[in-house]
Amino acid sequence: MISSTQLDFTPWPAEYEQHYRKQGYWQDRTLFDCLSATVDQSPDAIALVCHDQQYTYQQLRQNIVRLAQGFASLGLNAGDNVVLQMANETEFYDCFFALTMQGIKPVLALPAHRHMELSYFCQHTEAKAYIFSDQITGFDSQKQALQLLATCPSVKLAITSGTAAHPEIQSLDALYLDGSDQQVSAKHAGNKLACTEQSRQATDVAFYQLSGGTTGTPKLIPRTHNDYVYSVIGSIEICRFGPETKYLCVLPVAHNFPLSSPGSLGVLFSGGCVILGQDSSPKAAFGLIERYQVTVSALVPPLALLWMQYAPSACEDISSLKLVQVGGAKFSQSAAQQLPETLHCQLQQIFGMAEGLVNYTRLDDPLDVIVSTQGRPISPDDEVLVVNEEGQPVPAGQEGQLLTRGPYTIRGYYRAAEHNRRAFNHEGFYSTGDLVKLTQDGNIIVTGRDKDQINRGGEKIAAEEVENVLLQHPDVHDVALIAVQDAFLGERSCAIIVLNQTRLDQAKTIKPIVLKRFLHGKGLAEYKIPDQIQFMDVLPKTPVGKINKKQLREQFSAR
Ligand code: OOB
Repeated sequence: MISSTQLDFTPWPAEYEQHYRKQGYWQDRTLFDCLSATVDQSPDAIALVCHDQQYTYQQLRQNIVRLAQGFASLGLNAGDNVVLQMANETEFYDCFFALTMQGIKPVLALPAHRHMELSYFCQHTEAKAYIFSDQITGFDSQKQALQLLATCPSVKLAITSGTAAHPEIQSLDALYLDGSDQQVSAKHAGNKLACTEQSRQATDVAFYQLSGGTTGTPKLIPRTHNDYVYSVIGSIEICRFGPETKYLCVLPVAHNFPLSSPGSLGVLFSGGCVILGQDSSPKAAFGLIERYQVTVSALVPPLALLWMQYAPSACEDISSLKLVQVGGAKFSQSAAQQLPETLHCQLQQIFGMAEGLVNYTRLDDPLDVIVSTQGRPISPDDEVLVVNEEGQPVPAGQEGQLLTRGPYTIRGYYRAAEHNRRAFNHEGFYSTGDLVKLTQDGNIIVTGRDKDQINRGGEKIAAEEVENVLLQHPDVHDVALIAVQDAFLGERSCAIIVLNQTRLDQAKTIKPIVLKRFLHGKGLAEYKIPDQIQFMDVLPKTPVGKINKKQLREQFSAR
């Protein structure tokens, strides 16, 4: 019999755990332990900058510990799940550490998520609380919170980082409870801290990342302290982050790339400074780079293109910038070639996934490797297999599907037994759905995708999820969501729709905007709303009767 904890988290087999520990990858330190080590080392250094405010490491830890007590006072306990949806603001880190240090597991929702995604996360994890930001533009988050309280029975608490405008909603500000600073230092003198009495195990799940997804429902990725800490520490070494690092974070803070590759956690674990930007446009970002002498930032390809377009005429001085990391989607070789001379800094390509595996081009790689590949894994124990359709390894230089297993790649999604049987093979390898080639020297080149997903400039859309919502419209008989090429985004989404015959007369007049509004009305995140809607009388099928998306992609990309 499978117990519910087994469904929540698939552990690594004991011999792997042993090996990862023996190799020093898993150090049995929690996320908070790692942050605390930096605080002890450089309490007065600036850890975070946001909206003209700065926080030292010491202040950050104080805030975290105070907030942890506040969460405890609300009855949030180890083992509880919560949904955390924050903008790029310091409260994200206060919450992230205050929760994970107590064994309360946040689902790291993105600012773009709306009722459809948020209510699913709450229901699927039986979340006790929804902790959210007021800083998400174009979105009444308090109204959203009331809706979640009303529709998700498990959600008992709604907590905002802004000012609560309804009696049902609490304000995070009021939860920073006083009087705990001494206890913090006491803990690090070897004593117990009141709010972490049931001291967390580093082998425990710390939080849930979200999968880009390929199925009708989003998948949650349980990340343990041990595996995540290792991915961050390994990344710090590769990217040479240290106390002098000034990292501008303009991508959503909770996404795996800016959080851990090495991201803001990499900065906080190595004594540098995180500058939080709410506006990723080049003008705003360049202003922050100049003002705070930023040395490194992480971008998705469309944003890198925007920065490159702006740079030649920019009046801001961005000469402090040493490194720009680009990842999340394929960066074209020609853009990669131009980036160093346009932004006058080094480029690093990153090919990673929230499920684990992260690849980097190395800082001292020859330029052609940096420009034409997506790098190689963090760990010597990241196992990377490139296989053909029969599951047989293919030689270097040949395209195949990427499978991976390693010290920070999950062995199973949260409560998704059936999907896990497809996504992981019997040896525990995760099937990434990416098509890649390996070069002779072990670098990975991403060549395509064998998963029903659209990568819209780094934002991932599971086709089936959007198709299912469109099918709820009475005029829609059949639908296929496909990726079409886009010069800026790389890919944009196109929904091909077959209208319902019985309602055809009426439906003939249906406009794409009506369907887009319908999707909005259902509470689907904006980036999942199709960029384009096309109509067909019938969708082409493969010999086994599945929708022939390959044919559709060719047909609509040619247009
Ligand atoms: C990152 O994570 P996710 O989970 O949002 O998306 C993972 C997927 C990969 O499986 C691949 O399909 C695609 O995004 N991807 C890339 C890429 N980086 C990610 N495809 C082509 N070239 C690249 N450089 O996107 C992520 C997580 C950690 C670090 C960086 C990115």
